[in-house]
Amino acid sequence: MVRTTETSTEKAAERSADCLFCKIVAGEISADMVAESESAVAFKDINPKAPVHVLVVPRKHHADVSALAGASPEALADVVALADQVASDLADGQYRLICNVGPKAGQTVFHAHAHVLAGTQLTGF
Ligand code: IU
Repeated sequence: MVRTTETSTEKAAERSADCLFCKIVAGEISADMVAESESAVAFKDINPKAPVHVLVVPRKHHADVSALAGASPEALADVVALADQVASDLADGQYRLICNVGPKAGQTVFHAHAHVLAGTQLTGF
């Protein structure tokens, strides 16, 4: 099927009230921004677990990466591309990319995001 217009799901995903990351994307709450693209932004995690710990967040609201993948694989690819760029800009291009989906996985902020961890020898899993 050829998609010529934005779906209602995508329209609904523009922004979610009271979402912390939506407010960061909109500039209503400050964050230490390190990179941005047309569809995603990257900022430092306030509780870093590695010398480089950056969150890459799609501009549009989706509750988690599973929802993002279903609604817009292109936007998910943009998140990964921006994460790769951040790891090259702030470290040596070697990194771990983590996406927590759901509370059982440790997700605490319900706006899709990827953690970029880099800048040291990462251990454990
Ligand atoms: P999680 O995958 O949902 O657990 O990751 C959420 C991350 O958001 C976590 O690492 C927090 O430290 C981070 N974070 C932040 O960077 N700024 C904030 O204001 C808040 C959480 I609240």
